[in-house]
Amino acid sequence: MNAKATKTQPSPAIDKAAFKSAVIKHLHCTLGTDENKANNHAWWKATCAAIQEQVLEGLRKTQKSHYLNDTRAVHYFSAEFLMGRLLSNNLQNFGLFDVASGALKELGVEISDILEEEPDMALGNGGLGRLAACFIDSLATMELPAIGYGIHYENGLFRQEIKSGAQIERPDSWRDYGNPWEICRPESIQEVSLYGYVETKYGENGRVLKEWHPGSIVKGVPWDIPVVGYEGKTVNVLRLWQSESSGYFNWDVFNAGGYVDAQRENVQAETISKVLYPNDETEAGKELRLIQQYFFCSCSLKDIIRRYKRAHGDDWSRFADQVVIQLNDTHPAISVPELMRILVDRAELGWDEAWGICTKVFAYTNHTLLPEALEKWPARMIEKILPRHLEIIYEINHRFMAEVDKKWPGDNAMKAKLSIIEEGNEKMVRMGHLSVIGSFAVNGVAEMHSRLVKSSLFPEFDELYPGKLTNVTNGITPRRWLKACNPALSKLIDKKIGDDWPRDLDKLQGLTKFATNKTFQKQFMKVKLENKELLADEIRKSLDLEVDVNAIFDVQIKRLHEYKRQHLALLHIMALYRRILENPDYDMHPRVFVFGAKAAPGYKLAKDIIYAINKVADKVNNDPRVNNKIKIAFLPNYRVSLAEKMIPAADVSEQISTAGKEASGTGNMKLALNGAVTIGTLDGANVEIAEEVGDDNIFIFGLTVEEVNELKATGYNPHDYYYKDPEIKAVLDWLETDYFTPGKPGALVSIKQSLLDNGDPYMVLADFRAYSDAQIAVDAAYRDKERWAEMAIINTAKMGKFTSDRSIRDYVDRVWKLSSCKIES
Ligand code: CR1
Repeated sequence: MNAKATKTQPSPAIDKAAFKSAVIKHLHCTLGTDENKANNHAWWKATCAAIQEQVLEGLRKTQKSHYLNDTRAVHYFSAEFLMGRLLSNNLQNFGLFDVASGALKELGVEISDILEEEPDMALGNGGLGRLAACFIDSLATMELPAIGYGIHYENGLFRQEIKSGAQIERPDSWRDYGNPWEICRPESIQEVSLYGYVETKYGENGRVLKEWHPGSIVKGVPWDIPVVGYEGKTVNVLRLWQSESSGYFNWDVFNAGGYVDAQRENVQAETISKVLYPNDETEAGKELRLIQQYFFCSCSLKDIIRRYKRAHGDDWSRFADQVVIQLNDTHPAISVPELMRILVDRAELGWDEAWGICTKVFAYTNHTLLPEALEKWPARMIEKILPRHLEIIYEINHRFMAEVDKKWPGDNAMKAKLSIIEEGNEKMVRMGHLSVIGSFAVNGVAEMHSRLVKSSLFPEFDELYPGKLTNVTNGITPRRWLKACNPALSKLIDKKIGDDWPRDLDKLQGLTKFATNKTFQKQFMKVKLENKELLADEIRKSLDLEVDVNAIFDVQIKRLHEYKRQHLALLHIMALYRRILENPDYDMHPRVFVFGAKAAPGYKLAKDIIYAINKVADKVNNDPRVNNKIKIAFLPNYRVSLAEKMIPAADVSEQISTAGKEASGTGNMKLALNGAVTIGTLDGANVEIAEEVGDDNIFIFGLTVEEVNELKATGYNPHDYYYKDPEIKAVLDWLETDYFTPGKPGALVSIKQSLLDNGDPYMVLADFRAYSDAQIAVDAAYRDKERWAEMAIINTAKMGKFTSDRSIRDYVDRVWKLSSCKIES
């Protein structure tokens, strides 16, 4: 029996006829073309413009309501927002997708074709940037006053091409043909100072006054991207800053006859927002990166203060009641001394009062424990670019050291350990410490990660500030990651349990009771099959490769990193291949291994792993002896819009990081939500996914964090595994031959070297056998069609916890203390 479907979507604001005329109007009046001439790109733009009318109306009403209610708001500071495409999402959120699709059809246009015209907004690297995008979606959906602040990069994350198996990076010029969503706001331009020196003066009563004489000033131009909540009531804003020359400083040069030099200054100012650093979880120790961080933080703080002053004038006493700022990792940590500078030097507040405000405004999220990703800047570099900020950081640290001394009197080792300044050949500023000290709350991103933040990253801070360190488990927006990307499954769910799950994901629990229902199992797996057919088309188009949709679609999609262990998956595929060559009757259900991953351009081994996957793919895919039991598809240019095609088609979700290394993971949540079964380690949010779905509906394998640490402590030797396990040895030795790279022996040897000579830092060999056994269990489970369908359904049904609405609810209750604001129409 079907549950009674509940209708929650309000009737759309406009009907098909009105939408159709809006599209035509924009084709004529905005784009200057007509129905006979328009290509898909023009239709796409006209459709965006038509829906943008609704978007801007919602934005205007939202801003008015927030202003009239003088709401407390959260300001989400993030160097990355990985928004992807917006058209389908915005249409869905206004309940206008079917209206638009029908209107376009009458105009002879397929909506699926024009959706493909939209370039992804790829202003981020991976999980951290996509999390920010999911969070602002939830904030708008939950009608919470919020602004996202970031950088308007001219080039987003590089476009990846694969040439002869190797990754090639190409620029991503996403705005070349305009971005129909963004609105430039020249009336809110800010100026940002850089370089120069600090002058000390004495004011009344001997008060020390610091005046920063900057060496140059750049302009920050805001671009607003409207963020439409589900059902279209609240429309918040993502404000991204673009750098421009301010003219300041250049004119001196210009007047002195240096026209060319003046132009050079222009170019330099504009460089700030030119490119996104393509590193995920590795520090980019670059002057320009620090300038980028300061640039967007300074613009954003000034913007917040301008808005605050409009309502409260010079009365700072309510600032912390109205403003909370979430620092998404340490990238925006320079905001702490910047706000202190504004309060102390500009507003002339006393230090203690200013510090009291600061430490009520900032909260910080830690996203990684990897030491190479914990940002540190040379004090010398900060001194050159931000001389006043370095002084302020020293003052913060000086006072903090006194606190440490109170708690641990005379303990100099403790002081050295907790200090914001790391002493050594080169003095370094630890941005993590600055963030913890300057914030009122610090959170990790999954239970296990937060536990490790407390026990191994910041244990002394936890002792010093009891209760400051907490957990908020990550989440994903079900609007994009189920409703929009998997319409067939969404419709099936609507029919079964009603259509209010996109706002209340726990409702999916209602599917549990159908998990063993044969009819529902068939319907669920039919949708999966259709999605696999769509992905198979994509694989054919992209790689000219035929795959069998009855094979297991085994998907690993994430940034390429040793700790995520794509090379563990690769070694296992090679082992399967070898088993088949040795025994043509080797019994396995056919599998398609699908990969998507970008490697940081400077990360040599990561690029070598991509190359190896592609080389092994060439061989395996074309070897008749394999008899189509294995296919490998590395889809180039992994990005949000490609994830939207891969995730609905996955049977198996690979989440195989070394335990303790993946802070949370969010791809794991998206895949499980779409009915993929996880094979994974007890790492990050996998632990919580396992709790939700139960041990029977997930394949957990490998060392636990405790075992990893224990093995490290007692001396891990990968050679032991190499000599003990003949399959491991054979597969690693294979990498050294020219079997996969004819005529080029040794082309894949760096992987073997990292696993043997370099000590296998991520314990790939230690987990290999357990992984291989778990894959045998996956194979057996898949062959039992009913058991597999049940598992897949349970995975979808139990993902309620992982909606980003729940993450935001946790932040609101425990950190931000915000109230929602109804939008007046
Ligand atoms: C983590 O590696 C997590 C995201 C979002 C990443 C990943 O496990 O899901 O953050 N960390 O919290 C990161 O990018 C710089 O650190």
